[in-house]
Amino acid sequence: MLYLLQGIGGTEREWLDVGAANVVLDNLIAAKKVQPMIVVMPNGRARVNDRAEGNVFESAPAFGVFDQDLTGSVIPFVNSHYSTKANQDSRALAGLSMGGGQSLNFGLTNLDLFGYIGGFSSAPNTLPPDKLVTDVEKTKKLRVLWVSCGDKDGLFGISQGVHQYLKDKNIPHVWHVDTGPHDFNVWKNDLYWFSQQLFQPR
Ligand code: FER
Repeated sequence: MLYLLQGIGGTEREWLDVGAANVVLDNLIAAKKVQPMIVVMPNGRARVNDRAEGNVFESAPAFGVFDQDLTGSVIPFVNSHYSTKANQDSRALAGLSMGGGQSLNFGLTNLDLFGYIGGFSSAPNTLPPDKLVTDVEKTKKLRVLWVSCGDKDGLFGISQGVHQYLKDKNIPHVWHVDTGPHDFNVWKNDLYWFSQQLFQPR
C-alpha cells in the first residue's frame, strides 16, 4: 500500500485530477516496472472544512494534526477493509509539498509503520532534520527514503537541508533533484521513479 498525500492547494482528488497518478501507475504496471499496489489517497487537511478554498495557507495547522487520523483511523480502516499485507514492509508513505512534509514528519517518527518514505518538494511544515531523525540506526533500516525537489523550487533549501543531514549521519537515502519549479511535472516524475522502488522482492 502506498499512502499518497496532497499539497496545500489540493484535496484527496489532487493526485488523480492534476497528477494523473492512476495513469502513471497503470502504465508502469503494464510495463511490469512497478509492483501492483493499492494506493490510498486520504485528505491530509484534518478539519471539518477540508476543501482547498479561501486562503489555503490558513489550513496549514490542519495538515499538522493529520497523523492522528492516518495512524488512528485511515490505516486501521484500510487494514480491516482491504486485502492488504498489513506490515511495514508493505506500506509506503509519500506526498508532495505539505504532503511531503507530512510524510517525512509522520513517517520518520513512526518507523515501525512504514518501510518506504518519500518527501517530494517538502514544504515549511517539515520538521527540522534533528527532530525528524530521532533514531539514526532505525532510520538506516528503511527500505527507501526518498527526498526530492525541483531545482527551481523556492522551497529547495528545505529538502536540501534534510538531504545534507541524512548524508552527515550516513543514513542511506535517495536525493533526487529534478529540473523545474514547484509543480506537478516534478511530482509526476517523483511518483514515476519512487513507485518503481516500492515493494520489490528482497
Ligand atoms: C509555505 C509555503 C508553501 C507553507 C506551505 C507551503 C505552511 C505549501 C505548499 C504546497 O503544499 O504546495 O510557507 O507554509
